[in-house]
Amino acid sequence: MGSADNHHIAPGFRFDPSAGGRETLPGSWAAHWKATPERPALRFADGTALNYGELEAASRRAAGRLHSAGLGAGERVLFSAASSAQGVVAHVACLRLGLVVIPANTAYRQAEVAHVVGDARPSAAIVDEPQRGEWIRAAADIPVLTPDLPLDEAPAPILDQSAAESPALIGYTSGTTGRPKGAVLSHGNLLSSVEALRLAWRWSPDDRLVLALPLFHMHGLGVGLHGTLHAGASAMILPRFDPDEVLDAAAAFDATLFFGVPTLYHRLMQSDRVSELARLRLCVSGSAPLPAELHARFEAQTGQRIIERYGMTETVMLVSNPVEGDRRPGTVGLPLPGVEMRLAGEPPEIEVRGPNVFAGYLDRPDANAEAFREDGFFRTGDLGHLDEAGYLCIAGRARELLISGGYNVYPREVEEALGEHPEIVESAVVGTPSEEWGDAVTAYLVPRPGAQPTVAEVRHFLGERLAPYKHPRTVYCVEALPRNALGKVQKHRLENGRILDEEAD
Ligand code: MCA
Ligand code: AMP
Repeated sequence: MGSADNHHIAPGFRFDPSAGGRETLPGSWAAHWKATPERPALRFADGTALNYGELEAASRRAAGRLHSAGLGAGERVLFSAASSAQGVVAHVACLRLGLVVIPANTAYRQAEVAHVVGDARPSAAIVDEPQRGEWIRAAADIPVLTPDLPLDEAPAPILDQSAAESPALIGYTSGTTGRPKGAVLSHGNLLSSVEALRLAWRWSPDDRLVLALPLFHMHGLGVGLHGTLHAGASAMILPRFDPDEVLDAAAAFDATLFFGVPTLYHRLMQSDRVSELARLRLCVSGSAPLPAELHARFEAQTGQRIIERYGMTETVMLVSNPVEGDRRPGTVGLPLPGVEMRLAGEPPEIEVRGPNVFAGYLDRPDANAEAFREDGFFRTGDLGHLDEAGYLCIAGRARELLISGGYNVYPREVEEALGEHPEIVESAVVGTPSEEWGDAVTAYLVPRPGAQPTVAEVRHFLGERLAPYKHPRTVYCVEALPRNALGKVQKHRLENGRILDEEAD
């Protein structure tokens, strides 16, 4: 499995991670701003529309304001807000100034926010909700701004000066310890990945994307927003996912592209309007496994053969089914241009290397030593094998990770929070297969004698500690957790509220 950058690329095209010497995302965007200022860039649910020239001007003004607040290249800005025109302009301004953006889920609770602030030490934060602002101020004495950046107007310094190696984004993602680590992505990493997608998905300036994914994770931000602006294309950005709103936007905007996690496709399939998606050029799914059966039902209703692809916060996008050629349900496809992939060890773990792969976690030499092989390959923690056509199938995970609705949930983090509950002695958190969520978070609890915590009580207790999507949807009380001779909890024996016999292994 070499760097194989041929199967995705149309004849006459060539992959260059610097995208023709543009080196950084703002470098690439600036070329479009200059060449086609009149072309539509972004539209928002509130009716705001920005063409490329307007995005350049608005982000320049926003960069001037950030600069007037004393923020300069290399400093970090935490960003946690629902999708809006002002938020996108602020994000673009940050990258143009050389600020390093730290996206944070708006569902995070105080302790989760405080961890990111303490770990990444941002110089400022941009949030759209006063309570989150208070949590940030409680964790660090930094300016907390709203996305409209209410700061003094000032001329922007020279923009778009970052180098390919300069950090652009720090994406927080948990390890097995449940303590999220900051994956530092450079401008070069972000650019090379969207350049690979531009070529592989034939993303052209004529494409119009409906983007209903949050912009505080890599799928919506690093693929949807950055990819649109890099291709010189346009996007309709919605602040939330609602099937009717997506279908209305697709019609009004004459959309050609839709990106979703499997939960979105599952929900679209519940709509009797789903066949309207037949008009699109490409529907792409990722962030969690897309069941082959959902793939087939979606095709039957819409005629669309969803392109499933695979990526990670640490690497942006890695592998995709091809636009031209066989799209194989149940597989994530073939390595994207520039990505070297190999399967190593037993069971085989997916390892990757390439211009899109991050250089390491922030201030975590131990985690980095574990995550990278000596020859630079990054261990994804995902297990895989190739099918008979050489397409990658994700077979499971080497690390304990559940994916609910496209969001990662680390059982250990939930178990640690449950451990603080006065009536719970210990717990084991597992995923129950769910058509809607993929993994539905499920907790087996060993209560104190006489106690019988309900799911409502448990969720209420977790309410101040963990983002709601990490909360168990079901809890079961058991007398003891099943353990092996070494005392390790045997989670595979926990099923349907029961403890399976050991022979069932
Ligand atoms: C919301 N809820 C969830 C989830 N989302 N529960 C479990 N899992 C979830 N993902 C809960 C809320 O806490 C709430 O619970 C109830 O559902 C309704 O909340 P609401 O906000 O209305 O939910 P929603 O708007 O319907 O959200 C569902 C969603 C959302 C649209 C599927 O989760 C979503 O946007 N997911 C996409 C995530 C994503 O972008 N992942 C990419 C990561 P209660 O009623 O109890 O209060 S990047 C990545 O993975 C890599 C790079 C890659 O390969 O892409
Ligand atoms: P995140 O840390 O949020 O970036 O999530 C990355 C993880 O999502 C990967 O390591 C995979 O486990 C999972 N993932 C992403 N895309 C897919 C996919 N198409 N199929 C299965 N798992 C996926």
